[in-house]
Amino acid sequence: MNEKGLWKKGRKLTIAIQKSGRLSEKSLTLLAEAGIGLSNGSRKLVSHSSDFPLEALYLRDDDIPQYVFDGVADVGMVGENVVAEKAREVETVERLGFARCRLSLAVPRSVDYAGPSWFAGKRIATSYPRILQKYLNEQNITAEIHEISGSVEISPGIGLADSIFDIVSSGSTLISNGLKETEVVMHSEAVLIARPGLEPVKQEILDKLLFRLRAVMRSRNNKYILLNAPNEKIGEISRILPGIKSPTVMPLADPGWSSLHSVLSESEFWEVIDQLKKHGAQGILVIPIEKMIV
Ligand code: PRT
Ligand code: ZN
Repeated sequence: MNEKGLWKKGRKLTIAIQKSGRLSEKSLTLLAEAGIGLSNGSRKLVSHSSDFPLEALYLRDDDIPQYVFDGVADVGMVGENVVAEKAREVETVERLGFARCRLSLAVPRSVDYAGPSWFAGKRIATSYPRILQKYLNEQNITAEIHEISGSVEISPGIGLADSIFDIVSSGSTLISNGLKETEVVMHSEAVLIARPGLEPVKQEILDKLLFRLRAVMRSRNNKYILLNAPNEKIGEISRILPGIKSPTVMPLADPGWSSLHSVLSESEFWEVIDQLKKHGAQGILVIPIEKMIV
């Protein structure tokens, strides 16, 4: 059944999105690029998409795993760190590639740190006690966990703790608070979570949503590349171009020359361009891809 059919049957999927914070705008942008328009959550609690059978609930990120687990929302966009901390039985169905960060232990810069055993008997301030306790258990370390909800990074400076366990992204917050990162415990990014055992009609909508989100994310990670090459170099250059299949080769009006078209992933981009130039490619054009269906 197409989206309109599902819509007419009055069935829709409810997605929980962070109301306002680091995840909000990127969650809405990803959905918008997938052709699903929603208003932002700054003034509303709920919004409906007119072009896809989806309704959004705007919530604090910490509440999203619970709401999905309870069935108030069917799916949600939230950081993996929050999913791990809340430990609700929800399924991670897709990694969304934004809000990347890590959860790390950090100590005052002046500490002579030799390894995780330094934390034995120390006071560690954090908003992520469950993830921290699991790590300490794995390391056979007993420490005192102080759960606090905000500004964790200032606690060693004011004598509230000896060290912290917190989210780190660029690391500049640690530096400006006189701390140094000593152990990375977990890497995190935004993920799409779902309630296990969704009804078939909701699962059908989720599958369509995932199909669209994957097409958008794939296109974000890839570029379309066009270049000109002398015919005798086509073999060599084709081997450099990874592409989904072999590149498209089209003759140019200039005899002895061809145009090659392919797809390049962002991660291998600069290295491949370098090699292409060395092997005689000319007039290289790189174009963003709007959607990519494989
Ligand atoms: O109000 P609500 O409860 O919904 O939001 P919140 O304040 O709890 O969360 P918010 O919006 O700050 O972050 C939401 C999610 O974004 C987090 O759960 C992470 O998954 C992700 N994320 C990615 C980050 C960061 N990067 C980040 N840098 N969350 C927080 N930070 C903070 C961090 O706590 C520290 O204070 O930024 C500072 C560190 O940044 P650097 O760049 O100085 O290292
Ligand atoms: Zn929060």
